[in-house]
Amino acid sequence: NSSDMDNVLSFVKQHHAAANPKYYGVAKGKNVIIIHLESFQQFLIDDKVDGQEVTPFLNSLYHSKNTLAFSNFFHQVGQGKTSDAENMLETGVYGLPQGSVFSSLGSDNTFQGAPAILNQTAGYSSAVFHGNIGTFWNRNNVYKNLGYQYFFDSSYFDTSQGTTLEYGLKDKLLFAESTKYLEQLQQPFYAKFITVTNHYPFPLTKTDSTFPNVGTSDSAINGYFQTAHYLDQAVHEFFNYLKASGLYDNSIIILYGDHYGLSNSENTTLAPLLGKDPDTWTNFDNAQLQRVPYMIHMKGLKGGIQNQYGGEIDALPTLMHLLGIDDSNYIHFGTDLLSKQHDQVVAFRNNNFVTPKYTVLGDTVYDNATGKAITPDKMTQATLDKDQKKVDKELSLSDTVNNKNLLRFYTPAGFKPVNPSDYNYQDGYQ
Ligand code: GP9
Ligand code: MN
Repeated sequence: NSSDMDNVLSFVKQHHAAANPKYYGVAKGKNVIIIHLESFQQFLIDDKVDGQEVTPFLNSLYHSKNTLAFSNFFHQVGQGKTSDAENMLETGVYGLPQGSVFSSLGSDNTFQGAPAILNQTAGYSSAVFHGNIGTFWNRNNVYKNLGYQYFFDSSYFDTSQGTTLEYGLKDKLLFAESTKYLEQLQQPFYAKFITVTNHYPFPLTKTDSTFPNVGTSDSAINGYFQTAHYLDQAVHEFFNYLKASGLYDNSIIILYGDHYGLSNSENTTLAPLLGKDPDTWTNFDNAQLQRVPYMIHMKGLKGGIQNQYGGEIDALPTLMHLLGIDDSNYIHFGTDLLSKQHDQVVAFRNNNFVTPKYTVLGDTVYDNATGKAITPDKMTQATLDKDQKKVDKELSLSDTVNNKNLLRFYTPAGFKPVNPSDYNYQDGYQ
């Protein structure tokens, strides 16, 4: 109803962060290429095992002067995992406290997704490339509501014996086989590649990964390093293609990790590999491991490592501003990471949160500098109470948007509601 929507609008307006003039529009008109790094955690970046880098190519991107590389960027997914990450990155709205918004509401709800916004405001075409079946996470329906023109799922690729693992086509093959479709997309395009090989239980044969076995007692951990190394090579090969084809010169490339690959129960076994003592491992350490990569790379971009705190909910406002598209009329719960007014309180889906100074998990407050649980002084407690209130409000407003399908009552100025029946993913290019 209208008062729900009024509450959402007033929060979003108040919370909006103005674009940073230094970055606004620097990628105007560029192709947008999104590379989804499945289950990829930030600790892999620059990590070495026996002197060997796990992900040398991604490390080189992370340190490139043309990359805005975020060091304190957290995933914010719930049970919807990959689909929650996709939802946040493309709609600026959170997933649900339980289940997946894609699966439970994605067929019927109204969305104002990035593909539709970019098409309507800047003439972008759009496509997703993913080597799994289109029905997984209900993508075949949701993508139509997001305004995706094309969805190349496993039916478009050679999935004969040996080319796939549990979740679909191996990443190197996905990138290689996608280029023939990508080349036909009208530019500028918005194209997303969803990788799968670095997914639990991280199965990969010796022929596919040359990375040494890290030798823990947990085969998932051992596999994780090997599949991450393979994913790194896959992305490297794709970059080589982008450069050779010339697409690199007129594209902005975004890479992000969707969520953790190793769960809290595995972290104490992982700890020694990170130089940590498993006996003093706490929930603070678990929370710190929820960092994932977020990298924005473009030829000529003024990059550098960015230490501000943020999360997946902040990605869309950031990207829209880089493309020179005003996002102030859209229902986005995050804020531009590059804005001076960027909000650095990062909400987890369970209402815990992280700030640059503190990690708040239920009733326990940890000091980020020491990793120790503290009893905050009065002033700090007052600030944290305010932060908690905002986190609770933000998540609950987002839940109302999803659960009550509020966007059907609100169409931003200059935006036309998406008509999902405009799209048919069976026929490829029409
Ligand atoms: C498969 C996939 C995996 O299509 O994207 O999703 P996840 O299990 O990581 O949520
Ligand atoms: Mn995933």
